[in-house]
Amino acid sequence: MQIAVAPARDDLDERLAARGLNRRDFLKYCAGVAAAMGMGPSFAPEVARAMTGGAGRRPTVVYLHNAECTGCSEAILRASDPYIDVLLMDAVNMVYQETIMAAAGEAAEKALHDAVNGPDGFIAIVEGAVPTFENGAWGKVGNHTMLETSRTVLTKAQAVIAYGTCAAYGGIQAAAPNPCGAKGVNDCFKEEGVRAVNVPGCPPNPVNIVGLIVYYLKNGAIPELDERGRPLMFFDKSVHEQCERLPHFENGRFAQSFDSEEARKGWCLYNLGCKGPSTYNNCPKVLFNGVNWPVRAGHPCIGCSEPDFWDKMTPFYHA
Ligand code: FSX
Ligand code: SF4
Ligand code: F3S
Repeated sequence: MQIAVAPARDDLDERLAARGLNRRDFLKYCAGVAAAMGMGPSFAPEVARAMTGGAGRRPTVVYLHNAECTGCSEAILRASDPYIDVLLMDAVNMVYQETIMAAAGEAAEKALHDAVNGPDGFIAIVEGAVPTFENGAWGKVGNHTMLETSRTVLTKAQAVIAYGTCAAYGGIQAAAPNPCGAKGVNDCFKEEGVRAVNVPGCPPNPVNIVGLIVYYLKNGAIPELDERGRPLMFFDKSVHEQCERLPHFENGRFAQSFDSEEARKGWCLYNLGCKGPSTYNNCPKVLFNGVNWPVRAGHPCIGCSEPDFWDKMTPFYHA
C-alpha cells in the first residue's frame, strides 16, 4: 500500500528556528543520515526537508511495545542529537507510544483506537517480540494481550516497521527454551498479510529508522529488502567487510586476550569471539551517536542484528 506524498515546502529555516535548532548542525546530521542511506552529501537538504515535514502530509504513526527491554526506544530517546524529536514531531504524527506519551488509561486506548480506525491510514512501528503461547497470556498492556493488540493494529497498517531484533526475529525472549513462545512480527503475522520491514540490532542504530522513515516520506514506498526483511541500504554489507580492524584480520594479526597490547593496538578480535564476518549491519560506517561502535571500543561484535543470535552466535566470547 502506498503512502501519499505531497509537494515539498521550503521554509526549513523557519521550522528549525521554531524548535531552537541550528541549520548547520541539523544539515550535518542529515548528511550522516544521507550517507547511511547510501546517498551523497547533496542529498542532505532532501533529508532535512523530509524530517521537518517538507515531504508532504504527516503520516500517523502508532508505536507498539511488546516483550523487550525498551533499549530500542532508549537508543532513540538518549541519542546525542535532538533531531529525532524533530522527525517525530514535525514529519510524522506520533499518536501512540507507551514509553513517552502523556496520555494514560482510557485516553491512551482511545488514541490507539482512533488512529487504527481513522480514514487516513497509519504506519505501525513495533518494538519487542510477540508472546504467543497460551493465546498470548504472557504479555499484556491495558488488559489486552500483545498478541491481540498487535494483530488488530498490524493487519490494518499501511506499513509496518519491526524495530529492533526482538520485533524482527524474537530476540532474547525467543532464546531457548523460549518459555512464552515469543516470535518476531513477520513470523507471527505473515499468514495474516503483515509484511514488516525489519530494522534489527539490539539495540538498532536510530539512524537506520530515521533513514527508513525519510525514505518512506520521500518515496511513498518501502526500500528494497534482503531475504531477512532488512533494507539493503543499511544491511547490505557484513560488519567484517566494513571493519577498521580488517587489515589485521587479512594479515593474520589476532589479539589473544582483551587486555593485551595487541587488542589495544587495534588487532582483529576474531579469536576473542567476534561475529562480524557473519553479521550484516552498518555499525562501522554509521557509528552510534556518531562516536563509536563495539569493535572500535574493543568489544567483539556479538551478531546482534541477526536472527536467533542469542542461540546461534553464543558463546559470545572466546577469551
Ligand atoms: Fe530487543 Fe528493544 Fe534488544 Fe532491548 O525494545 S532488540 S532486547 S535493545 O530494547 O527489543
Ligand atoms: Fe572482522 Fe571482527 Fe576482526 Fe573486525 S574485529 S576484522 S569484524 S573479525
Ligand atoms: Fe550489534 Fe555487532 Fe553492530 S553486536 S551493534 S551488529 S557491531
